[in-house]
Amino acid sequence: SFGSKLKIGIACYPLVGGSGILASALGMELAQMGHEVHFFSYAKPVRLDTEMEGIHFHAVAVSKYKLFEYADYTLPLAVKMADVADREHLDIIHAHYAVPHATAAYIAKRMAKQDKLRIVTTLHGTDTTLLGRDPNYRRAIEYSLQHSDRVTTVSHSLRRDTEEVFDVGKEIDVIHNFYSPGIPTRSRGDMREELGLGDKFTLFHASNLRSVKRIDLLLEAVSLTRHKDRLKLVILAGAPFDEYKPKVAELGLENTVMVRENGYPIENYIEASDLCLYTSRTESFCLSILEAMFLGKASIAFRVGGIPEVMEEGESGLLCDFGDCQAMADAIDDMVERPEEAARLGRNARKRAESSFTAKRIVPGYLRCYSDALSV
Ligand code: GMT
Repeated sequence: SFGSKLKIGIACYPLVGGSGILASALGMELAQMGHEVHFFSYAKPVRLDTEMEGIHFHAVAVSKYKLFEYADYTLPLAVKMADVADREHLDIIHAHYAVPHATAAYIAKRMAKQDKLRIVTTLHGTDTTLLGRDPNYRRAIEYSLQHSDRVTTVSHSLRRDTEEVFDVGKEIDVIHNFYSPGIPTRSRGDMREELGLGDKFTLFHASNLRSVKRIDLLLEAVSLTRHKDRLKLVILAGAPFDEYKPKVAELGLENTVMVRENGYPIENYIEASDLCLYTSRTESFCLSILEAMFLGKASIAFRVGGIPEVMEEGESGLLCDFGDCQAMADAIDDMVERPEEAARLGRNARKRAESSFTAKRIVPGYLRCYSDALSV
C-alpha cells in the first residue's frame, strides 16, 4: 500500500536515451522516499548513482556460446530477476520497454518461488511505433503487455497508438515523464565564449541522431531561414555525425552548424542557447524538450506524437506541421527578429515544467500504479 516501503525491481536500457534516464531518475526518487530499488541491466545506467542508499544494481551477464549464432539476453535477465525477487522478496518488477524487459519479467514471475510478484510495464515509444508493427515481435509484445499487472505510457498520444496496435486487455495509465534538472556548471557567457557564439541567435539540438530524429529536416529548416548569418545551430550529437556532413556542405551550412559529440553536461549547452529545435517524425514525449524547458528554453518542433502534451503551442513553444521546413524556418526567423518573444516562451516553458513535470508531481502516479498492481 501507499504508506509501506516497497521493494521494486527496475529493468531498463543503460544507454543515453530518454527511457533509461527516466527509469534511473524514478528509481533514485523512490530510493529517496525510503523504498528499496533493484536495477537490472547489462551495464550501469548512465545517470544512475549506484552509491545512493536504497539503490542496488544487478548486472546481467550474457554468455556467448559458440553453439549460438546470436547471444541471448532475455533469459539471463529473467533468471537474474527471479533470483533477486526470491532473495530480496521483491514486490514489483517495473519494466521500462516491453522488449525484452516485460517478457523477461513475465518469465521471472512464472519462475519465482514467491507468488506475489507483480509486473508494471512502461512503454516509451518504439515498442509500439516500430516493433509493434514488426511481425517478428508483435505477438510477444502483446502477450507481455496482457500479462503485465499494469501498463503505463508516457503520453496520451502513445496510449492511443498502443491501443491501436495491441489488444492490451486492460486500461493503460498515462504517466507523463518528469525531469530534475542539473544546475549548469558554467555561466552562459563563459559557455558562449568557449563555443565562439558571439552575438548569434543560438539554436540547440541534442539527440542520438537516429533516423526518427530526421536530422535532414533539421538542417533543411535552418537552411531555409532568411537570417542564416545571424544564427548558429549547436548540435549535441549522441552518435557520430559524419553521415550528415555532406548535407551540411550541400546546404552551405558550414558556418552555421556546430557539432559537439557527447558534450557534457548538457545543461551548459542549453544555458548558452536561445531556443531549441526538434524535427522528429515521431516522439512519444521528447524528454529533451522538457529538459530545455526546465532551463527556461522553449523549442520549435513538429506537431507529432506527445510533443503537444509537453508544450502549449504558442505559449511555451512553437509547433509546425510535420515536414513543413519552410514554416519552421519562418518561425526561427521570427524568433531571431523578436528575441524577447523567444525569452517569453522560455519563461513560460520553465513555469509549465515546474508546475506539471516535476518528480513531486509525477512519481506519486507510479506509486499508485504499484499499489493497484499489488491489489490485483
Ligand atoms: O523508444 C525510443 O525510441 C527511445 C526512447 C529512449 O530511450 O530515448 O525514447 C522514447 O522514450 C523517451 C522517454 O520516455 C521519450 O521522451 C521519447 O520521445 C521516446 N522516443 C520516441 O518516441 C521516438
